[in-house]
Amino acid sequence: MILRTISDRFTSRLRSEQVAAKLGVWLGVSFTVAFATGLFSHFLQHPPAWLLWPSRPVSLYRVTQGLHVVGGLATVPLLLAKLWAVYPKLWQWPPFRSAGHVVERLCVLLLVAGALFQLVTGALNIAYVYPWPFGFVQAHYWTAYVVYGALLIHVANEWVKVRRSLWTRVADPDRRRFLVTVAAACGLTALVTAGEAVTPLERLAVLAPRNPRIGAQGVPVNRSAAAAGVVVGPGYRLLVTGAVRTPLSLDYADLVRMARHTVRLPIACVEGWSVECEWTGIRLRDLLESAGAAPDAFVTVASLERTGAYRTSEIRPPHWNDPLTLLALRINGRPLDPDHGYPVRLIAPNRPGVQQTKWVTEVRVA
Ligand SMILES: Nc1nc2c(c(=O)[nH]1)N[C@H]1C(S)=C(S)[C@@H](COP(=O)(O)O)O[C@H]1N2
Ligand SMILES: [Mo]
Repeated sequence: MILRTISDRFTSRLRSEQVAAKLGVWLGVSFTVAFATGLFSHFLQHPPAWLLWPSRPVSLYRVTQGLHVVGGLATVPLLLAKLWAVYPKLWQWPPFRSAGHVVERLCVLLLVAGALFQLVTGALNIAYVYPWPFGFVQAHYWTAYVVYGALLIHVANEWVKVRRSLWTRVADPDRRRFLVTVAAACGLTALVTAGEAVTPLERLAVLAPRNPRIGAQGVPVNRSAAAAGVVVGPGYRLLVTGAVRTPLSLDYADLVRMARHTVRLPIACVEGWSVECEWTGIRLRDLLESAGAAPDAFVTVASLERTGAYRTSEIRPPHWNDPLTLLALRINGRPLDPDHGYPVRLIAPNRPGVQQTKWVTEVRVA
């Protein structure tokens, strides 16, 4: 016989419709979490004009982005197991039974390619490896819609199998052991990476791209002062400009005199790492009130940094009116290291790290 059947060639009895369906359901949950937390992160950073995100809960972004990144990493063994469980179908004969079947298989192709793309580029991005010519953020964002759309179609197509296997126990002990092993591999991946966001697990974070204690003053640094080309001269001023009654120009000694509030807030990077610090500084609300800004004004904070995507950030009313939002001068009791934004940096609750602008020199009111 030249044409052997699929069951002759792929002999592992660990494969079954039920095993594939169970892995599929887990993947569905994981991709739903990744999609939801990813969209949340995207629209926090790029809100439409009408959208005013709340500034509380304080650590919401820390949790959602930790879930996004740690969950994504933990999905790697799960996706590999699923692909192993179903790859004999690649050789199914005849390859296409009908026009509908062509569409169905194309959709699976998109799903597999897209899912691999998201996990591989995501993992490389947090490791600062960029071996591709396109921008990661845009590619990761748009591919997410493709993957999630293809996933929904795939689940609809396979709904009968999903339902059949969802609440039934796997009878075969070997298959059960296989599923437990996959779950354990995912759990272990989460355990050795979660410490970059979950501080009590910090010592287990051997595979995490960031150790939450390594960096100037024991806090990770994203873009050092040298990398940003920031030099703080003796003429340093913090300006409050734009739609205000009284524009302000303050030097460092003025700021030190005004810095009276201390808060505990996390820095939560889009890359998933996060760490809570104690910050001392000036309430942004107090500063804007004393300049006479309207309480519903949109505000932009600008850095001494001349180039770079994160040299300015917008801060909208719920965030700048929050009493926890500071222009911070001190971190954990000491003046900011240049790498953490000396002389002044923004720190606000429930906000992505990329928007916690360092080396602030101007607060512009629109
Ligand atoms: N001016 C400026 N501020 C910046 C950045 C930057 O590149 N330039 N990086 C941001 C990013 S991505 C993060 S995660 C936080 C990290 O703050 P840290 O380096 O003090 O830990 O700073 C933010 N502030
Ligand atoms: Mo970041």
